[in-house]
Amino acid sequence: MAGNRTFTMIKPDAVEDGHIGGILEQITASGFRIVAMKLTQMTQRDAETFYAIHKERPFFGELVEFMTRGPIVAAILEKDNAVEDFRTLIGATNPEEAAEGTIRKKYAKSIGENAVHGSDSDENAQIEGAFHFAGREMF
Ligand code: FUP
Repeated sequence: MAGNRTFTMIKPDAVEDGHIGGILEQITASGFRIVAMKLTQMTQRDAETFYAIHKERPFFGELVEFMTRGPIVAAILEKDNAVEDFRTLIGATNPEEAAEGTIRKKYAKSIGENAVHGSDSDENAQIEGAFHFAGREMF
């Protein structure tokens, strides 16, 4: 059965460009409830751990540098079918391939600086949420 929670980050590019409000508005207007949220900055070690699955990829160094260069908004979101519905809302990894109206189509600059993260499975949503939040920070 599909789970009802996913994990997201508004990435440094979108925070720098003043899009926190616009992105959160679109997320909540699409029926997601915010279960946990904070403005935070990832350390190099945080980013290397969070993206460990990509450590052999050629873009890994740039990805870690980008994700640590400024604050992010980390959040856990709740909705029926949360992981899949949120992936639909954010659009394809590459904004050139993202559907009209999706968050990445509106706000992402490139495949590397793509404005938002969304978990790709229920299992990863749980792992990623727990990476950023203690149980008592979840509502
Ligand atoms: P997504 O699940 O859509 O965030 O995409 P991936 O898990 O495939 O990639 C995670 C992050 O790695 C992306 F958000 C950006 C970065 N990335 C690149 O910089 N270049 C690539 O070719 C693919 C991913």
